[in-house]
Amino acid sequence: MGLEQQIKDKARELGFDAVGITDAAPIEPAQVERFHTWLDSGHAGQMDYMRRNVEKRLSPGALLVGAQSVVVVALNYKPLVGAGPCACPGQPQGVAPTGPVGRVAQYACYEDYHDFMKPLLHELAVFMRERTAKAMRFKVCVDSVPLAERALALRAGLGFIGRSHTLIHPTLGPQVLLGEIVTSALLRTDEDARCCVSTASTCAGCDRCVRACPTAALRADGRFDANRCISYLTIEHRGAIDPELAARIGDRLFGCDECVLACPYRDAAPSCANERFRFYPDRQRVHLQRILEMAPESFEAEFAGSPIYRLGIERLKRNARICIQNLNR
Ligand code: B12
Ligand code: SF4
Ligand code: SF4
Repeated sequence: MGLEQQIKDKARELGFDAVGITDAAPIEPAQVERFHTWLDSGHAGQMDYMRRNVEKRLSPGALLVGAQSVVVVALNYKPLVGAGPCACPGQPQGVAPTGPVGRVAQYACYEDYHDFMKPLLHELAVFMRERTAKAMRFKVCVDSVPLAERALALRAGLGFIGRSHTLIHPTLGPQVLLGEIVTSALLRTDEDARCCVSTASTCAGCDRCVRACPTAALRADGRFDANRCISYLTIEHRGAIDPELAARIGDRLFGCDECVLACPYRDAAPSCANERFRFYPDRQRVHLQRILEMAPESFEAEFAGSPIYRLGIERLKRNARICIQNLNR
């Protein structure tokens, strides 16, 4: 069996749902242009980290000296239908919360995917090193490393990029989380898979995500304005939120799923079958008054190890106040 197949089998054994391989060349010029247009239009909002390390982000070779290949993995996070009762933290399971509740984006109802995926990718990289050369260099990336993950996943044949701007795997749909190993090992790439995916799956005839977006962050002209995106506003934005946009946040306490939930590729996708990737049903709906009254120690006890923890208690309270205001309208 070839090395590439061994890597793919190992990735699946570790619990990843899809894996593809691409080279470490810079991302395609059309996408570099897309990225710069996005930054220059001010569509990155306060995400200053997107303006730093741009060369690395657009070129794996700049991220790791001597990089030759990138192994890209996808982890399915579509929750099982009816994945547990909607309760709220601190209440016994199955007891419906009283008072207003806020919704949490589905990826954030799992344990923090960064912490989950990184050790597995590290294990995969060690497996690769044992089968290539002791001197094999690598860098494990999940979200926070400056690397254009969707553009690389596209090139590795994992799917296509939809109007929602998400990478959509033809069978797993848009609810996949991405991770990479940038490596000095020279591997055979999945160019062929890429061609199959991009011709077989498209958004043709559909604009459900654009219509579902509550704030028109997904613009009719195909561009994406993060300043208007509820995911950005509730997770990344610091300080007060423009009242016009705050009103559209509705009861979304953390993140937003409307564009991915609307996607027909999601309807057809299987649910996450990885039992080691822990899902917390209680976090789907959170009791808002309780958040407002929460002491820092309780916040830590309840949300450590969750993506929500990265937000901090003050911004979570800001979001809870907005949700309550909207629910009282
Ligand atoms: C900044 C960021 C955000 C920002 C900005 C989102 C954005 N669309 O740019 C905010 C906070 C809003 C956000 C929200 C979400 N995010 Co986010 N985010 C990122 C991050 C860190 C960088 C993304 C980026 O480079 N943006 C800049 C713009 C210009 O890039 P882009 O839209 O991805 O477009 C690139 C390519 O896709 C390509 N491209 C764009 N359009 C087209 C069209 C065609 C036809 C082609 C060929 C190519 C192409 O060109 C661009 C240049 O690389 C990545 C992790 C990473 N390191 O890459 C995660 C990431 C993109 N996020 C992720 C997730 C899960 C989400 C949310 C679903 C979370 C949620 N439920 O709240 C939402 C989805 C919102 C949305 N519709 O995009 C996943 C996406 C997985 C996937 N299947 O696509 C990533 C990859 C994290 C991960 N490791 O899994 N996110
Ligand atoms: S995450 Fe929500 S607000 Fe952001 S683009 Fe998708 S639907 Fe629009
Ligand atoms: S909802 Fe429709 S237009 Fe949007 S990404 Fe999915 S298939 Fe494409």
